[in-house]
Amino acid sequence: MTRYSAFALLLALAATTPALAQEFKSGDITIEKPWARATPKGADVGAGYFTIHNNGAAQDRLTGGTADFATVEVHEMKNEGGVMKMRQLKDGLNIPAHGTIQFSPGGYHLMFTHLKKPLTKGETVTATLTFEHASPVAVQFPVAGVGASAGGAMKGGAMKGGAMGGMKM
Ligand SMILES: [Cu+2]
Repeated sequence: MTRYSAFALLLALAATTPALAQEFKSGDITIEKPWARATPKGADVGAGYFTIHNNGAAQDRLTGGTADFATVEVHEMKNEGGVMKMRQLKDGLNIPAHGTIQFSPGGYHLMFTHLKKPLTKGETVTATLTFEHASPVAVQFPVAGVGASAGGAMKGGAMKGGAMGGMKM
């Protein structure tokens, strides 16, 4: 590569790469717009959200993840008889062929348990997602404010005082 073309490539990268990557790929799996919610002082759990696409013709399964700042679990939040309940999906979550699944407040989420430190607004934490088929992929989660609900997925504040003891997940 000539010096000129290397320079041109750098320019092109600088023009197209946002300050923070918004999309992470592993094989047929794409993870978009990850974010985590800041945690109040003393909390030992937090949550991460994203949109996950399976661009392939075969089903895959999000089996969990790893991180150096917490234990990573796949969770589901569900309305059961008017009460929002959360449970761990111990077998992971199937991502259908050509399917898209939204992880958002009040629904599926990545649960960060045994937090070693609070998640602070403005920082970025990295968790590696693991799959049945796709290779593990390190995903960067920018941390948004405690009250954030990016995408507005919370409907009518149904979780207030619910099974989470007042914590918004
Ligand atoms: Cu949870």
